[in-house]
Amino acid sequence: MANKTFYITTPIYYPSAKLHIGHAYCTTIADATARFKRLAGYDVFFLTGSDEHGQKIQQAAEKEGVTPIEYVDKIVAGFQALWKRLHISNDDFLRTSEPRHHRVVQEFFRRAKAKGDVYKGEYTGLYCTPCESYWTELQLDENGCCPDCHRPVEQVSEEAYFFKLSNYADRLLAHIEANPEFIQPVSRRNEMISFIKQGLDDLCISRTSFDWGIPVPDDEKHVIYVWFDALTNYVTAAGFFDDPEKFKKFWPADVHLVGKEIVRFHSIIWPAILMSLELPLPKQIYGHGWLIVDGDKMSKSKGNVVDPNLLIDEFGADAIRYFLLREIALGQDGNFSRDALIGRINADLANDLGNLLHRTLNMIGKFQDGVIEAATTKSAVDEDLIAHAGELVRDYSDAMEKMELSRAIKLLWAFIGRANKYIDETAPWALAKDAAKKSELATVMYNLAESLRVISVLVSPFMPETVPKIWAQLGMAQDFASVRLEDVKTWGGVPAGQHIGEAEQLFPRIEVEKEAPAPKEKPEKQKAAPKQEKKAEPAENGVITIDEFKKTELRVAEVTAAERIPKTDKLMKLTLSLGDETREVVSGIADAYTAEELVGKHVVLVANLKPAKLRGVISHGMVLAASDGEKLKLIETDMPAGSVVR
Ligand code: ME8
Repeated sequence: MANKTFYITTPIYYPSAKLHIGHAYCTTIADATARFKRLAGYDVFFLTGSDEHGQKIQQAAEKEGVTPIEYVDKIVAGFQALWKRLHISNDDFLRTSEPRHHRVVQEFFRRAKAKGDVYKGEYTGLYCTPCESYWTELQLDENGCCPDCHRPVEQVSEEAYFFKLSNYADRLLAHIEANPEFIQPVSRRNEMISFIKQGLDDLCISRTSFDWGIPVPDDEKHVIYVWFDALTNYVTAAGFFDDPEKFKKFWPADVHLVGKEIVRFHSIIWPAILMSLELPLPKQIYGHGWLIVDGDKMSKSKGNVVDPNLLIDEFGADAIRYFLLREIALGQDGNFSRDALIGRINADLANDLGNLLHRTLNMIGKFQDGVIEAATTKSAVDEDLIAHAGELVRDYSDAMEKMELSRAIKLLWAFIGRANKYIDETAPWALAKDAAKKSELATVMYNLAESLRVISVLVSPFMPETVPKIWAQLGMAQDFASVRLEDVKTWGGVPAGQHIGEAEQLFPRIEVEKEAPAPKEKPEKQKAAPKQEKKAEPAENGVITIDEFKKTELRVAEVTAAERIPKTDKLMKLTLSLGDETREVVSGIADAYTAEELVGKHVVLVANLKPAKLRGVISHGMVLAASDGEKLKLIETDMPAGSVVR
């Protein structure tokens, strides 16, 4: 039976600088999507690679006193090692310096020329060497420099080949307008439409001022422009020359996933070249946003480049993958910060997922000698859990098909929250004390193990290193590589009578070194004014703007558990549910409330407060309370957990 196919690509990266977490972001999105498609039964071809030609590389190699190929070999080996560490499951890695690629680029050039779309002319322009881009006078920045890197441009005049891009403006526009999915997200699509409507100039596609590139056929003093060369990689790897069967199977590509600044090359130049060659166009160009570091764009000059290898050393590949995919909605810019990463690891991985696994295995070990017994009863709570799992598989698949990875993860974590709540609702420790409740206990344990099976399968596109560990702890005999999405469409895949494996902590909590400010128990007694954040706007008589206020994320949270922190007067550890996630927060309210009084309350949480350690417990936010100097009362609401407070 012929499978459905799926061909996804990342950009091919320049080996001019070290890869940073922004590159890892793009590749991880593509990887998670490819893994999901394999899980869903598609025959997947996932491509990444390196874009090795051009003047910049030639100059960098000269500076080091090595040949360009020696220069790139070393850097590209580093790319490949990083992708391996990050569990990137690419099916091919294309290097533009490979002979298989040269043949295709030259053939593309020949065919476009034979079609009458390539002509020789004289190019005079303002060229930015580091960016390998020509600019017009109007495009330069206020200092007359490159609008991208702000370095000086030089006037270049040379004989060159041109591609008749202008010939294709109307057809391109018609294609984009007739195919709403072709450029995503919609904001990029609109940008491209207005760009084309301003008119397209022909594109200079050769250079003579350096030779590290693919020679123009029959005119070898020219090398082919890097973008003409680079874009063609997508068909080389699909087997354009070497494997016509494969090419038929995978071309046109389903998605070219690219950063937003290179959508223009992919949705205008690339389709025009393909039209010239009468080849089908890719089905979609998806422009993702940028990863910003602590509020600032990452760049070498700012010294804020985050090295993914160091992060993997410290936190492990899966935690990084999870953070990147969960934190940023595809298409938008997103912030990377160490604090936010640690917050996610502690709250989502150690707490929500780690605890569910740990509690479940612990109870199966303790109450059932490590055997997952068959479920023979069914209460309303059991039914609710099972129904939630069914909805999850459906909604998650829908989100993943649309590449809404962050939404899929949120759905999955809502189910993890549901399963944790199921433990509290069914109270297995009480069932275990009552011999007459043996069957109910077995059902609860079975349902928890089965929930973890479903979670493992659905989490596997995001955290491929962790999943086999959960699988082994559940004692599953099935080879995880053979698992498919179909396997979680019905409840009951854990074989009854199965022995669990050895329990192992998946994500140890990360201790945050910075001590937190003391909880605000009695604000009127605070003597010293709080220190001002360095960057904060000076407050006028304590007045803040609405924008400053809006930085505070206030959410309704339900207290699901509370316990006093030993050897403290007032501190209470609260477990809070925000609907789709669980948090632990430390609050100085123990002399105003007992633990029993707190459970079930809907309180207001400052949700985007930096995590802080209080008496050894990491607090992920702060709950709001009112005080008249004597009494202290939590701010309560009857709105559902997760609601936004504005
Ligand atoms: O553009 N956040 O290569 P490249 C997210 N060789 N993505 C980022 C990022 C960040 N902070 N910084 C960079 C090229 N990227 C060409 C591609 S394809 C035929 C040729 C992304 O190494 C960027 O948006 O400069 C782009 O998609 C990718 O990294 C490659 O960048």
